[in-house]
Amino acid sequence: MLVKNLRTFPLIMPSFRAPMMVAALAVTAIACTTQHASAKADSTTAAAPGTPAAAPNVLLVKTSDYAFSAPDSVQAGLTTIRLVTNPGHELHQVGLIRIDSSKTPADFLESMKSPGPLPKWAVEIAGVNPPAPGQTAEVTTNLEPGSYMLVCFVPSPDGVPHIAKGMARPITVTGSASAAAPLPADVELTLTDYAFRLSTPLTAGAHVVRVVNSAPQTHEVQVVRLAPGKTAADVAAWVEHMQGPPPGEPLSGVAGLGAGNSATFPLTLTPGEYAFLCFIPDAKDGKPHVAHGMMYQFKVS
Ligand SMILES: [Cu+2]
Repeated sequence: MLVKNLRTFPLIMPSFRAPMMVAALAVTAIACTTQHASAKADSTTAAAPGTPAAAPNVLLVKTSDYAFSAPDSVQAGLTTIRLVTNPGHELHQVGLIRIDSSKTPADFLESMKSPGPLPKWAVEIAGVNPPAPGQTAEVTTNLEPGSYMLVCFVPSPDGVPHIAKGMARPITVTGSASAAAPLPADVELTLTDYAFRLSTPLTAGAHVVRVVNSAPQTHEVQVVRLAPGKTAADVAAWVEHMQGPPPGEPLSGVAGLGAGNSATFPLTLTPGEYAFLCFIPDAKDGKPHVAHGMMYQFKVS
């Protein structure tokens, strides 16, 4: 059994599965359908005359409690990581960590037994943060060739992160490096130490959000649709103890985005209050970035 790693700190939310979440699922299912339809529309748009954009590779990752089902390899280049989750299961994310310096998946799993930051040779590229269980979510980013691990740091209700329950899987990115153009996006979200900055306010409807980490540290964005009357701070506080009904429902986002990396994800919003939060443990004090103020609340009308 692996020791709980600081990295795992609260990447929320086993208990987002609580009763309120179940009630929210029906609503989310509708939003999700819309989101997929719009994703198709986007790729159609991208392929319009004058825009010689190649469709991204698709890396399909299915989750269960506690394993990933995924291919053993994927082609380098612009890649859509599509996370498929199961209703009634725990929340899951998929992070892609590149293993450099001739280290192996076994070295990586061994390193996870020690608390503290990830080793320098384990590079957080990007990933998909949890949608509500049963939903599908995706993130598109450029993958360079190399050896990678798919990982889930979300903890179970017993506090043990899924990676310690076996939720890690090696994958090889094959082919040659390419500087693929990113997918077109209508909104840019910049991650800094420790804030979220939107290029333009988000509105109701379908968006493609380009997330750029301009900070020295790794960051993430977890999108949460807030329950009526609840705030981003309520979510941050709730995550510390995970008692009582969760103050919102997870709507995916970009997991562990290393310094200088970027990724896009589709986000369909209906009127309501939302929050962006980052739970990545701080490089200096190990506290989750929300404790350093890395949360952002906004209203969609
Ligand atoms: Cu952060």
